[in-house]
Amino acid sequence: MEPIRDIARRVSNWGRWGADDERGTINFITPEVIRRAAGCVRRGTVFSLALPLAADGPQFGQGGRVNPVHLMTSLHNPLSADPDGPRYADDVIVMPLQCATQWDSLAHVHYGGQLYNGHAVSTLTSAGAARNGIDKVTTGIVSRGVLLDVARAQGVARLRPGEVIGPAELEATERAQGVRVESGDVLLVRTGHMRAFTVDHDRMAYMKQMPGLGVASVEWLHAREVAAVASDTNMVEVFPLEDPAVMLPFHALCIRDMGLTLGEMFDLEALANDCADDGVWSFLFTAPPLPVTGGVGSPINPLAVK
Ligand code: UVW
Repeated sequence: MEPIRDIARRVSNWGRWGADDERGTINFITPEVIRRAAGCVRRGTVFSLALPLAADGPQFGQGGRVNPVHLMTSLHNPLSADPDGPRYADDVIVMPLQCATQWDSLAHVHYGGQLYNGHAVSTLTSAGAARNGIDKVTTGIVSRGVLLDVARAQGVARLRPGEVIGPAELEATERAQGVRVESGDVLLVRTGHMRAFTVDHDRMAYMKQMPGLGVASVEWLHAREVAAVASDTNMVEVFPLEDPAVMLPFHALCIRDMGLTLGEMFDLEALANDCADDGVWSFLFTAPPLPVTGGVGSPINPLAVK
């Protein structure tokens, strides 16, 4: 990790919210930020940014990640002896928490023997994450959301796999859209790459390579005090990596050093079209994680309300 040590020092938020903090940049979401976010609701139009939790999802089995298995455990079960009386159905789902639209918790990635805020890696066991688990942010994540449609700003339907998004691309998109990412915002970055899955139905093309945020964007996210960042790809960060010798540097710096929660596989297509139509790129954003005790991530149904 030597090549990223200097950046790690510059973006570190360890101790910023106290030695016991497990929420990281979610702390930027103050009551004032939430009140401003509520003021973004003008029309009462709601967009879900989630992929369906379905057997034909994007996973192809790598790393034990499979698509959800949904089973009915009760069907037309009678509640009384009356054949015309009420009956009920129950179901169960078996799924990796990381298989579809999700948050990565601050225990998802670590290096050098420490998690975010210096918590010991020994707190992460087969029982789950005793520190930095997704259950530590269950009152989040509600804030102002800002969508930066980098693909549209560059006049393309989608960025190419391996194309790096850095501060220059983020700021050019801000200028094109007339919006500025501010402290406490949840930043949504659209690359258009989701279309490899939802339009081309090519899960390998979607999952194996992608455009995304590069290492240089980490300091930008730090300076802007972004509360969480999400994208329409499987990793948020660009893959293939900028430097193949450093594995997942964006994840390492954001999650472990900055304490920045990452959101993956957000379907931003309908929201982006609406924002392009009305020219309004900010909205009330809410995506509370499931309160999975010790979870290192959570499936979510993020909502943008305009
Ligand atoms: C890893 O694959 C480690 O991370 P993510 O699923 O967050 O991209």
